[in-house]
Amino acid sequence: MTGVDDCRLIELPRIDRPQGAITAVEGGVTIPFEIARIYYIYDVVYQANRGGHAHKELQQVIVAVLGRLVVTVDDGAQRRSIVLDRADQGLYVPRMTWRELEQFSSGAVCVVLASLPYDEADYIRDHGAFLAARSSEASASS
Ligand code: T46
Repeated sequence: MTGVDDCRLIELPRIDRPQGAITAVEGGVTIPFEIARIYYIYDVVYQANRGGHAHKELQQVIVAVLGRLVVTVDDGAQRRSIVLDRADQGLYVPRMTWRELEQFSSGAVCVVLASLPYDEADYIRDHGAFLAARSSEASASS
C-alpha cells in the first residue's frame, strides 16, 4: 500500500514567452493518471483549513497556481508537510492518504486534478476510521 513517501512533487512544463508563462498538463503523461475532474479552491477565508480527509480510491495532483499553501499528508504512520507555491509544480497524493491544506496565503488559488468524478462515498472524513481502514488493508495484503 502507498504511504507518504509516494507523495511526490511533479515538475510541470513551464513555457516562458515575453508576454508571460503557460503550463499545460496531460492525463497519463505529465499527470500519472487520466484526469476525470478538475476543481479549484479559492477565496479561502483567513486561517481556514481545507481537506481533513482521505479518499478510498481517488488520486490527485494539487497545484498552487497562485500564492502559497501547506499540504500535510499522513499515512497513519508518518506525516509530511509540503509547501506549494509554484504554478509549475504539483503534489501527487495517492489513494488512502489523509490530507490537510492549511496556511493559505491571501488570494491563493489551488487547482486540483482528480482521477475520478466526485463521489462522497469515496471520502473517509474520520481520522480513526482512516487508521482502521489502512490497518485492515495492510492485514489483507500480508
Ligand atoms: C480534497 C481537497 C484537496 C462537490 O460537490 N464536488 C467536488 O468535486 C468537490 C471537490 C466538492 N464538492 C462539494 C462537497 C462539499 O459539499 O463541495 C463541498 C466542499 O467540499 P470539501 O469539504 O470536501 O472541500 P475540501 O476543500 O475540504 O476538500 C477538497 C476535496 O473535496 C478533496 O477531495 O482532497 O479539496
